[in-house]
Parts: sequence; structure tokens; C-alpha cells
Amino acid sequence: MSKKNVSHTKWMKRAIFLASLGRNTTSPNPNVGAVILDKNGNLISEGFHYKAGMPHAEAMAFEKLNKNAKGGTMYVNLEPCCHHGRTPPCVEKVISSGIKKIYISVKDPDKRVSGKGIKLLKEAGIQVDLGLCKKESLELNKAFIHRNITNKAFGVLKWAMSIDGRVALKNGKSKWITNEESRSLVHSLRAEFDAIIIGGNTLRKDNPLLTTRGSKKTEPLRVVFTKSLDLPSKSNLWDCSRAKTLVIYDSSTANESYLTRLPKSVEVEKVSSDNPELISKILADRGCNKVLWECGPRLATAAIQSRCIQEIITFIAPKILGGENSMNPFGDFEFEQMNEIIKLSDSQVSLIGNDICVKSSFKN
Ligand code: AOF
Ligand code: ZN
Repeated sequence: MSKKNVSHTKWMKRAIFLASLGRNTTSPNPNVGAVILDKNGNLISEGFHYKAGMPHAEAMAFEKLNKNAKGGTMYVNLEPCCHHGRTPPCVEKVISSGIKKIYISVKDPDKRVSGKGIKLLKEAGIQVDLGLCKKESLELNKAFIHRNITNKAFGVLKWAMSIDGRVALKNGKSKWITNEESRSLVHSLRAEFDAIIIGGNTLRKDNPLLTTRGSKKTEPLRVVFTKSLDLPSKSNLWDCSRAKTLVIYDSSTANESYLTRLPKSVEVEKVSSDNPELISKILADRGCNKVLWECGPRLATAAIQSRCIQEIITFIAPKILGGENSMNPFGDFEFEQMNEIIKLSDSQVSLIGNDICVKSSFKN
């Protein structure tokens, strides 16, 4: 790499770092960072997007700018927007600043932008370089990009199991398989997500809280999917004072008279079947980029089959539950041949005390 390219990469990496400061707060918006250099290559301003409704990264960088950007260079990890949304278009600010060249890492998949921002910049005579640090930028905004392309939320499936692959005893008891450190890691992991999904069985069996225990200011939305609506009238999830709860039910099988058991503070939506894709779509429509499925075997299997899961996180404890009828993390995928089985990629392994955490991606 030439010396010049090394420095362009350095500035784009700075923009990506700034973007990452908004990691758990920008949803439904993307993570964006912007860096401005003057015509001599000196850093004169920078900014990042913190929250939807607040200034975009470029706008923040221009707001802070007290030197002339004419003839300068800008680095942004996402194509500047050209639409009037919650905030005015960034391209107009870039054009009026007199900047000569802009490095953009990836195109904005939002249909209101999607190449139109780049076109306007070029038409205004600004040199546009697209693709610097593309891999890192795609990784940072993978959930935002996934939602915009598929209209579904980026799904991560999480489960905890014993070393013999069991998630509960045959009587349903599972407290606790993993150690305290792993469990508290799950609480902070939840902060990366906009929603956490469980099924009715998990609610009845575990009565979970599904919160980050305060590590995120606005707790993720807690979502219960039920086929029957036969949910208990008392549950930790019905207290919505710290985190909101949404119950999604399958109207083809549910008994709607059970709706009276739910307090008014719980939101309710109905879907026409038990296809998890419908849950993912509802959440994407609500602006959820990234959702965590913490569900039991039946919903987990269906979520994988309907391509709602893009990554998995499993915690494995060195404990043996045994028993042919202990619970598995999944139901039957009906595979007949070894070439049909699901193969995951990009595995990362870490040790949490005596537990093992494995993260892997789906190729779909
Ligand atoms: C940028 N820079 O920092 C961000 C952008 O409702 P709004 O006005 O916040 O617009 C949201 C859309 O703007 C979002 O879907 C994405 O296309 C773009 N986000 N664009 O130029 C930024 N956050
Ligand atoms: Zn913008």
C-alpha cells in the first residue's frame, strides 16, 4: 500500500471508530462517523451519529467546524444522505462546504438514499472514492443493512447448554447451567439489541426479566410469541415500568379471550400464522435492526428454518445433564443426509471462567 493510501485508510478507520461510539444507541439509524481534513491534510473536524433525531455524523462535524473546509477531504463510512428525514440532507452540507474529495466506505441501503447521495456529490463536482475499508464498514452496520435489504431484523440466536448438549432436565428445570459470569455477560450482551424474543413456553417455564439490568438506558423491547395466548396473568414481563413488552400471537390458533389477562401496559399484535418471519418483519417495521432470540427449541428451530437467524451465540458449561428426554436446544430439522445439515462459519471461541462461549455465523 502506498504512503498516501495508508493515510486514507487511517482516516477512514478513525471515521469507523467514531461511528462505533453510537453502537447501541442509533437504531433504527446506522452507525456513522465523519472526519474532515483541510486542503493541507490537517484534521479540522469530526463527528458521529449518536441517536435517531439527533444530527447525522456529517452535520455534527460541520457544526463543530470553525476552519475553512474549501478544497478539503472528507471520510465517512456510509454514503451521505440526500433525503429530508428527521434531519436535513447531509449532501447539501458537504456540497456547500466546498470539500473537493470524499471517501465513502459503503453505499447507504436505505431506499431514500441508495446511490442518489453519491450521484448528487458527483454532479456537484466532488470527487467520490467508494469502497475504502468496506469490510469493516459492512461489519459495523450489518444489522442496519440487513434490515434495509430484507425488511427483516438481523437475528442472533442465543442458548446455554451443558457439555452434553442439553438445555434443561426432562422436568424443565435449568437454573443454572452456565456460571454467574456467563449469565451476567448475557445481560450486557442484550444492550446490543433492539428487541429480545422468547416463546410462550419460555415465559411459562422461566418467568424471565429479559433486561440488560440497567446497562442500556432504553431497555430492549421484550417480545413474547404465543400460539395459544394461554399466558399467566402474573409475569415479570407484565411490569413495563423499566422495559416495554410486546405480545405477538398467532390468530389462527390463539384463544383471544385470554387477552384480558394482559395488563394495558403490554402491547399486543396479531399475526396470521406461526411463521417467525412475521415476527421478524413486525420488529423490522418498528425499526429494530438487531434482535436476540432467547427462545426454546420449537421457536429456535422454526426461526432458523425461516432464515430469521444470521448468527448464533452458545454458552457451553462443563456439566452433564444426561437423560434421553432432557431438552435439546432444537427440535427436528428432518435432515436425512449429512450434506443437509447446517454448517456455520466464522467461529469465535472464548472462555468465561469454566464455560465456553462460541459465536458463529450463518451463510444465508
Ligand atoms: C448520513 N449520516 O450520520 C446517518 C445517516 O431520520 P433521519 O433524518 O435520521 O434519517 C435516517 C436515515 O439517514 C437512515 O435510514 C440512513 O439512510 C441515513 N443515516 N446518513 O448521511 C448519518 N445516520
Ligand atoms: Zn445524513
